[in-house]
Amino acid sequence: MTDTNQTSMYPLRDWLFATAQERHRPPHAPAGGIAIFITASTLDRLALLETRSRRTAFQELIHSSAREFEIELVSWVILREHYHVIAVPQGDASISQWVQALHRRSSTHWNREDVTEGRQCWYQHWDRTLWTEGDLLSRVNYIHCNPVKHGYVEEPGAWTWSSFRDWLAREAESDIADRLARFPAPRRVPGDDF
Ligand code: NI
Repeated sequence: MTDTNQTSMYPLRDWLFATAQERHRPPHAPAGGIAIFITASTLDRLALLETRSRRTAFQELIHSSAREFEIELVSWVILREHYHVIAVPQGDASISQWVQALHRRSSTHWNREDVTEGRQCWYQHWDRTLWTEGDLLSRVNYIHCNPVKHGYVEEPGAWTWSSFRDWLAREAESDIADRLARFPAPRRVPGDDF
């Protein structure tokens, strides 16, 4: 990452996975690399993401829409009636523009599938800016442990719809596992006390 002119789609993630020496340089992101933690849930907590196929399609939609809006995805998890992401705007679009598009498109798909035209699918979303590396890593832990917290699985790796496996695959590159261990997940997060 030192001598390339190519702009990475994941400047903050690259910085997190870099060596300690490389990390002394701040991430060079157009928007300053400000990470935002987002929680959104469906209206009345309806399990609109109950099926595997719908979670998989929604995971693909999160990624394709994020690319389109130049939003870096640092970490994500999709549950049965809500999701959490850590995202960084890297272009002109704001997080709320992206979330609105994501919610509009997923609602359209689901209402077509369920023959419920005009139904409101999403309730609202909560966001919080993560200013420090400790904030960021504790929320990454929170996201990866969320399927365990919600009682779906025993181990984070047993849940397919999160960034856990992506992170695990890159752990050998740096001391990221040690740094994650230093910042345990917060016990409670607003909007996630299901
Ligand atoms: Ni949750």
